[in-house]
Amino acid sequence: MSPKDHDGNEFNQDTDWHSEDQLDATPEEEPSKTRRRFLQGAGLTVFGLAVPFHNNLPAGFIPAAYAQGMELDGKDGLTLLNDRPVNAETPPELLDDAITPTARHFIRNNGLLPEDTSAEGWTLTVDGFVDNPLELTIADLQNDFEVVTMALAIECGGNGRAFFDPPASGNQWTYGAVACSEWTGVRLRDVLDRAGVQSNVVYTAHYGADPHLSGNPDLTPISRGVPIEKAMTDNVLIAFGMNGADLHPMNGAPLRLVVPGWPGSCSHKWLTRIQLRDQVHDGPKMTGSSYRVPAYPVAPGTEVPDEDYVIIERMPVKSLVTHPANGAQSGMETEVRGHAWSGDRVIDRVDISIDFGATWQQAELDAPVNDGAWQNWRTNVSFPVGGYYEVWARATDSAGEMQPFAINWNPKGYLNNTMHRVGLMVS
Ligand SMILES: Nc1nc2c(c(=O)[nH]1)N[C@H]1C(S)=C(S)[C@@H](COP(=O)(O)O)O[C@H]1N2
Ligand SMILES: [Mo]
Repeated sequence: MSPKDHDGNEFNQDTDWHSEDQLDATPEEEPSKTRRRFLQGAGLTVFGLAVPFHNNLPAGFIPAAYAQGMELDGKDGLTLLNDRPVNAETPPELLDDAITPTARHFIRNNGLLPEDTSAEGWTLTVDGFVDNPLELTIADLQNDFEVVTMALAIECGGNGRAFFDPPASGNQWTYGAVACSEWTGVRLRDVLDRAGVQSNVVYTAHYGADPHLSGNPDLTPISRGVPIEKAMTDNVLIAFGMNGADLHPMNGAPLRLVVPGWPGSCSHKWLTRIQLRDQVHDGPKMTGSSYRVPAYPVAPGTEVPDEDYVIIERMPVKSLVTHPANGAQSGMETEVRGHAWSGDRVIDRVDISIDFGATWQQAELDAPVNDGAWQNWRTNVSFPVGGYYEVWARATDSAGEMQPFAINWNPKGYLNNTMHRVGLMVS
């Protein structure tokens, strides 16, 4: 009998697994294909044992016993969701620092790691509709432009996808595809000014050195861009430093874009080229349902015609509880703390509830250390009697936008900004 996939369709392990189609299907693209890629027919084994329920493994999930044994150099405590491409998120309680250490910065790759990620000989090309096309080494960037250091939050557009119902295909991120490290680099705007932006430019296009998953040099794993107005804002950096050191290879060494407040996919890693365009970019992961959502609210499960999708721009208001950890034991009083952020806006307040949203107490909230950083907050809570509690956090931004209780469902599982709930056993 042939093995069957989730939907009961027969498939051939050898051909279906290795076909170009399969390799082309990245976790944010094709649900049934990535799932199949993972199933490997009926043959999935862990440490030599068959896995009877492997058909229930969500798309892209690695059996935990494998993932546990997999070390990511220079990373600490990340949960591996997928190993080809590498995708790993950070448990919320490991995101407790005001500035995320490099070892705790999540990883989201669409392709493979470039073979050489050293700064030696790396160049960045700036071309398209510019007066003077540029080719800059990292030393040129450091010498010819003002070098700045800023704390900037990056969140994957699919963070929180794991909670979609009906489920959405792609990496099943829970909470931890977000981070706020300190990035050192030059302003994209200064480099574009040097190149001379022509008046017909409307959009950027970003290219990097990471090979496509198939290994085919003619294919590009991802090439996204942003409207030129966004590219010209002061907190969009071309970064060569991360937390006072070189970039981690998995976070784009030696050079990357950091576009805070917009989907992480705008922050191109292993950056080699920025092209200025007179039309919206149409590179891989710019079109279809990639990083796009319906232009209007849809009922869960709705199929949406392609022409009704719009490109995601700013990320919505959101917060994270980083202490205590979900499932922790607590005394009758505890400090609750975490971060909050909202794309292109500041957070006005964070409120905490310990009674499932019936009443709220306002947390102490820090101003952002700079435009594009997340904001840290904390408050002491006292519990009236011992028992099970949930701490809920709800951020409100400068435009009055507030985190919702329920997911604003969309087909690809983007922009989940529902409140973070942390369960506590109090005694
Ligand atoms: N070249 C390149 N840049 C990339 C990606 C990629 O696959 N290749 N992934 C993007 C996505 S989807 C996200 S969310 C961020 C993640 O950045 P990080 O891996 O440093 O956390 O990188 C973006 N930049
Ligand atoms: Mo992403």
